[in-house]
Amino acid sequence: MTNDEIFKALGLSAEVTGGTLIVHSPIDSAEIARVAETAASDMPAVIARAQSAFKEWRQVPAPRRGELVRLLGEELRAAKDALGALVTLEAGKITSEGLGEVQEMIDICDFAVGLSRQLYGLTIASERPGHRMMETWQPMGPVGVISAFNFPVAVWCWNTALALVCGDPVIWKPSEKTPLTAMGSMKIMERALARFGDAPEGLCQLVIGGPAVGEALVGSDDVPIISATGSTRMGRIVGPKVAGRFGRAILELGGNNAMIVAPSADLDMAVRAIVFSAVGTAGQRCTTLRRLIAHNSIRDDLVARLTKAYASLPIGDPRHATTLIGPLVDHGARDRMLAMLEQAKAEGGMVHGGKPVASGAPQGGAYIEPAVVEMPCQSAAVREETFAPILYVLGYDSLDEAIALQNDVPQGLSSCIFTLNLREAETFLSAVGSDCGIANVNIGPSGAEIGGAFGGEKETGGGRESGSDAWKGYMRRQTNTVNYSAQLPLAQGVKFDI
Ligand code: UN1
Repeated sequence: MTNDEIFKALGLSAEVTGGTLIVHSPIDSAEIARVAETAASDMPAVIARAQSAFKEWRQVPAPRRGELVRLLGEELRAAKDALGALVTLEAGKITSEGLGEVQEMIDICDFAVGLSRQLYGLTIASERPGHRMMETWQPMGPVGVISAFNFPVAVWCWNTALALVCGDPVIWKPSEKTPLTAMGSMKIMERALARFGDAPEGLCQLVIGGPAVGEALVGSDDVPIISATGSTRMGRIVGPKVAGRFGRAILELGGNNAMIVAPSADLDMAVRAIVFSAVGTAGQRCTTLRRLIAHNSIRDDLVARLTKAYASLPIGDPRHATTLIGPLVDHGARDRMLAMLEQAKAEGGMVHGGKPVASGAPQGGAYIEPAVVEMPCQSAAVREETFAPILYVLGYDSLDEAIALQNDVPQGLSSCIFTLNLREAETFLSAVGSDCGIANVNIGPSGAEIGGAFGGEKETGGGRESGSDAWKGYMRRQTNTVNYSAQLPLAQGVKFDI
């Protein structure tokens, strides 16, 4: 598909010209669009529209709200190829991963439709005769979604599918690097809204712009939930501001994900898992494998297998069917990778790969070989998240040492162990094992399914999105005690007779 064909298939035309925000494709750094930005002065009106939509939407029965999400899933299915191609064009993901991202949107819609007939509360035994206790879940209000360039559409959909069935409107601020995929997603949403018929105006809004637009959301009491995905640096700004007004922040920040490879591991499987999770999406997933903690008895063998596998990885135009590694998002990302490789060398690292790609890839893009870096210890470079395909390799002798290394970083998103030893696997998943939000056995740390709660601990921010009971983060919990007796007994046996 040409760029124009992609825009046309998504219903984007006038919107892609004439604005002030210039959009470049990571494929070759060419300008692909100029889009209009939302003025910070428009934000009060945007938030007011979301508030008035909330007043109506919260009264719509949840299964009917689910119908809108069902229609969104249908429209996403119909637009999958075009939106996937736009993800490739604007974020630089290879074709299969662009399509996979849209599939993730479809999957969360299906999940949320089922959820719309659940949203279960509890009933609780009351200590008082003739009383009943229960817990109900109520809509909470507008959700501000701040998303990153690397999953430019799926993360919005995780939040939006849940928020809509929970009765909450959404205001979306995408990364300034990826406004087009956001605009394409809104076109798809508009089709679903048109078919739905009577959704309130302002239920799903998109705002495009920089920090001022984000700050308006983060600072507003009328936006009770802020779901922000991005760097820990961003989270350090957003988290305290939301906490300062007693809002609710769902933070999904940096990761520094590790794999422990034990002596019993199936090394063929481990190598495949390592390569996909370390170099997939050009190392730009928050779940990307960044640290390999290999038992010293197999470490050299594993490094040899990896450097051999890395040498044959096709790097180039992400639109070509055979490419496995596309460009980094921009030249700044490549510069940061190169600087970090220098730092790792200064800290005693031995670097394999990591050179800019000179030929075989489109001119203008930030193409780079992924790097494997053998490290003597978990130094400062290793403890930092560099959003690029750098895989640090560390050795270990005992499982306790490996788990200690795995946990000894500031971030806590995803982790895994490759082992055929049940004791090791279960220890890794136990209270003394991985301290991350995600811990896997015999699969890599990235590419999570939407059915589980997604997020992590420590500097990752503690938020949970997507599956399991993450929906509770989008609702207000209410404890109800109903007295159907003719007496008024007090709890805890307190006497207060008048
Ligand atoms: C992200 O990088 O922000 O688990 C999300 C994964 C994807 C989501 C990544 N399902 O790798």
